[in-house]
Order: sequence, then C-alpha cells, then structure tokens
Amino acid sequence: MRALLILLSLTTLNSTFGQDTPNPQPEVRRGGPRVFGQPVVPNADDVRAFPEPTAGFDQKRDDVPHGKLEMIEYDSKTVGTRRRMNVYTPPGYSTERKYPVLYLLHGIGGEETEWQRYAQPEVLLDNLIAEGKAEPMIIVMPNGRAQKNDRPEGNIFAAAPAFAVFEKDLIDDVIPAIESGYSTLADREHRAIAGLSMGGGQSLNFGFAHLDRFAWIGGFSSAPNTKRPSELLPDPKSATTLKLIWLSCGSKDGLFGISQGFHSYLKEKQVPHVWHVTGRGHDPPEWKQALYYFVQKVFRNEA
Ligand code: FER
Repeated sequence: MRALLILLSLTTLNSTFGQDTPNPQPEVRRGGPRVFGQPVVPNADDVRAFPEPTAGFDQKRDDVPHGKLEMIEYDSKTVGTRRRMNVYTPPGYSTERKYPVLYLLHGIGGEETEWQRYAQPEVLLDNLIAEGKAEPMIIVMPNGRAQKNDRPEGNIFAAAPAFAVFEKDLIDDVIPAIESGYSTLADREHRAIAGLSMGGGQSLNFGFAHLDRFAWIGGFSSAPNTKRPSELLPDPKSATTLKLIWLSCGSKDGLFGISQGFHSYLKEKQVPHVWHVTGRGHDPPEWKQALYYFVQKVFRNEA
C-alpha cells in the first residue's frame, strides 16, 4: 500500500519538488517512474556492522520491568497549533534522576504513532535495559510534518516542505516542552536524533546543523530530503565533537545511494561513523533492527 501510494504520488512529486530537493529525484522513464531512484551499485564495504538480532529481541517479556508510553500535547509556536507526540519513559522513571533523550523521527507517510506501530520501541528498550545493553532513556516520537493539518492524508509527498519546517518546531517547541515536562539531562551529550527515511534525512539535516544540541546522530534509510554531504558537513573537523554518526540502509532500497554517498564522503574525510548495510529494502523490519542497534550505542562512552 505504501509502495503504491508512493508510486501514485511520484508524478506530482517531481513537478513539486524537483527544483528544490538537493538529492536527485527518482527519474521518470519510458515505461513508468523509477520509484526510489537510482539502481544500487554495491561497494565492498557495504556490509553489516551488526548481526541479525537473535529471535525474541522484539517480543514483550513478562519477566522484565516495563516503561511507559504516553501521548502528550504541546503548544507549537512554529505551527500555531497544539501538536501531539508519543513519549516513552523507561522502567522506574523517576524525577529523582535525569535521563538522556532520543528524538526519533518517522517517514513521509507516518505521524507520531509510526515508530510505535513499526518497531515497538518500548518493547525493544524494556528488554535491552533489563539486559544492561541500553541506557535508560526517554524516547520522543513527535510528528515531523510541521503544518496545521499534520495527518498523512492525500498526496503524502506534497507535505515534504513541512518536514523541513519541523527543524524550527523541534528546536523551539518540542525540545523545550520535553525538557520542562520531563526529568532530562539537557545538554548535547545527552540528546540524540535519529529517524527513518524522511525522518532520517531530517535527523542528518538538523543534527549536523545543530552540533551544539546533538552529539548522537542517526540516519536510517535516509530519503532525498537529505542535504548533499558537503552541505551536511562542510567542515569535516567539526564532526570530531560528535559521539556517534550512524548511517544504515538495506541494499535493496532504491534510496540506498543517499546513505552510501554520505558514507563515502565521511570515509574520504576520515570521519568515524557506523555504516550498517543489510540485505533488506525500504521496510519496517529494517528500521526495527536499526533502532535496536542504534539505542545500544547512544549515551554510552564506548560508542
Ligand atoms: C522521495 C522518495 C521517498 C522523497 C521522499 C521519500 C522527498 C520518502 C520516503 C519515506 O519517508 O519513506 O523522492 O522525496
């Protein structure tokens, strides 16, 4: 269904965003549009950084403590509306302690419930925290479509500009609301940003533009809203202050070239980063395992 929607939306997409979007748009060829862009040209280092997770990693367990998911509202000065976000607090969450925060962004057809539906971050985190494999953290899943009607309705590609506006909403409205409503460690070393597809592009664009705010950045299967590598990181030396740059993608994903291109740039500039390539496509299981490994690296010194 998602693929169908994307297919149907493609003609409008090219006329609407072809001029403004920095990465190449899917080309329209005789015989129909090339959904999701360029053919994948694999390189020798396009390999897994992490194994397939072991069975049960995503199963809710009765023998571990559970965190909490809650849907909250905040006033968005940027959009001029009250907006919703889904917030995970870890097991035993207490105002006696302060927690690091991961801002986790959805894809072009999603909204604030998408990560919950695709990957159940609350289950992954409860299990990992119980095993001592992830730091107790707050996970904020906002709505990255910063416009008055933020539902994924109609031509979902038409809302692409609102995904760029979300930079302001995130910095001016979302983060302050979280930091006043929850017991957080409010410095860059305790703030991470990651997302899938459109949200991966947002995470790279916003993360690198705000190195003073985020020390951990992850792009999963990042979409063509991602800025070009030299725009993301014009001064590679500035990346030395980052604790983690994570890039992952499935080798069957037609958007692969975007992640691969940024990885090649980072490699050429000798900027340390994680490059995790699976054999998957552009799909929820890809993002679930990416999140599973990403959360094991953030807020830990050995990352
Ligand atoms: C595009 C192809 C895919 C695009 C965005 C996407 C803005 C996003 C996909 C997703 O979020 O799953 O050309 O342009």
